[in-house]
Amino acid sequence: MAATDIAPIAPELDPAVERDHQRDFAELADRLERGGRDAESVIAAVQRFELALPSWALATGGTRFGRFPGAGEPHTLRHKMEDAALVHRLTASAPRIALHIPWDDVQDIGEVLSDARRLGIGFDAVNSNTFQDQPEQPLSYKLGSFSNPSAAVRRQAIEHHLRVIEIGKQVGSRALSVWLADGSNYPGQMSLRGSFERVRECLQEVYAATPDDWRLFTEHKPYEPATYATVVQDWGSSLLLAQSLGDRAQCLVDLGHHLPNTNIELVVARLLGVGKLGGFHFNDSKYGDDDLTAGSIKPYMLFLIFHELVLAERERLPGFDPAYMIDQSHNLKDPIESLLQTVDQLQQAFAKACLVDHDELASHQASGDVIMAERTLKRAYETDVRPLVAEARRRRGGALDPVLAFRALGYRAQKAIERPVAASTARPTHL
Ligand code: RM4
Ligand code: MN
Ligand code: MN
Repeated sequence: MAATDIAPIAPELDPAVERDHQRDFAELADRLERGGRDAESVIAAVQRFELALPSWALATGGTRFGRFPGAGEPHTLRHKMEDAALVHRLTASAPRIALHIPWDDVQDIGEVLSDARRLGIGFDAVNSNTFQDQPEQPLSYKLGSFSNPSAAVRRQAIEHHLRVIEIGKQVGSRALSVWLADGSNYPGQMSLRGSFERVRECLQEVYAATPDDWRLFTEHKPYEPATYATVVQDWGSSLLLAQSLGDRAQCLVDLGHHLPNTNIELVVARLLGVGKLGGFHFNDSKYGDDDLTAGSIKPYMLFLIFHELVLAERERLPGFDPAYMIDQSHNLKDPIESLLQTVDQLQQAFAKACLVDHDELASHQASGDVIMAERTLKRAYETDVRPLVAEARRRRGGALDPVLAFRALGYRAQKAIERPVAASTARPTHL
């Protein structure tokens, strides 16, 4: 991991903090050993777990009612890359940033690449945007992009995707994520079958333009902004698209893109079963596409999702190579702090899933012992793994407590001086 130009992580050097941590970790390792679990193998797994940071989540988000930016937030892609590099430095597990085009200004690719090298970060999936009209864009997406009845609008949307792919190639991306806002707000507004067919045809052309070693992710979302009928509204529609496009097309599961009470781990299991689970946009939600910090509302569900992923890895399921990405809107929290908290939450959920005794679970399932099967999962879930994930980070040069370490750096105050207020490129409304 390349160093950034910031000071060392001061509180981590406090011998008392370090001593307390070592005691907590030793106790946990001992307890796990007594239960037949090995702390070291879980640490190794957590250290292999990598996430991509969304460039659009590094600045303050907003709702359609308002936006309340904070001092020192990023205004340019360079700023966002600096912030992303710091999140990586403190967590030791977020080495890539995902670009959103055209929100991210990548006019000068050479400059973007040299910033990335200097900061020690790479690029993840590129994300297209046909859900807004851009200034100087000839045709409007008001009535859809790929689903639009007008061939000229569809062509414009395809051309946009081709440009996004070109940018992705130049920065070394290996995937294109396509989320479409296409749909209708009123019955009768568009043909339900025709709109889906048009999306499929456009995606075919886009898929054909992606390099052979890329994946294309289709991302569904049940409603908003199309409140009556979204074209790619559920995982079934997303799966139909991915299956008709080809092997390199897979489905993306954004945790906020499900109707209330959907069993998302079951969706994940279904997609895994057919080799079509492409990856995640991690976040959490109470009601809809709330874009809250992962693990803040339904941490048990997050654990159960990771349990499916750990099982898939153990069983070496064909096509299993999930891309772990975050997609959140930080309306109230400092975006960097929220991302640090998110990475920690995901590391914890993953570590807990690694602690499940799979042989024991399988035997309780086989004998139909419902309560013991559930207890096997709960035992892992209820383990306090915080010292373990802290140790995994520490050994890779990250922070024991990333949020406290970030606060101690005084980074935001320093950036408030370096980055005087300007027009921000943050996600403008709640999408
Ligand atoms: C959408 C979806 C996409 C994201 C946009 C900004 O709701 O989650 O993944 O790119 O928001
Ligand atoms: Mn998303
Ligand atoms: Mn979303």
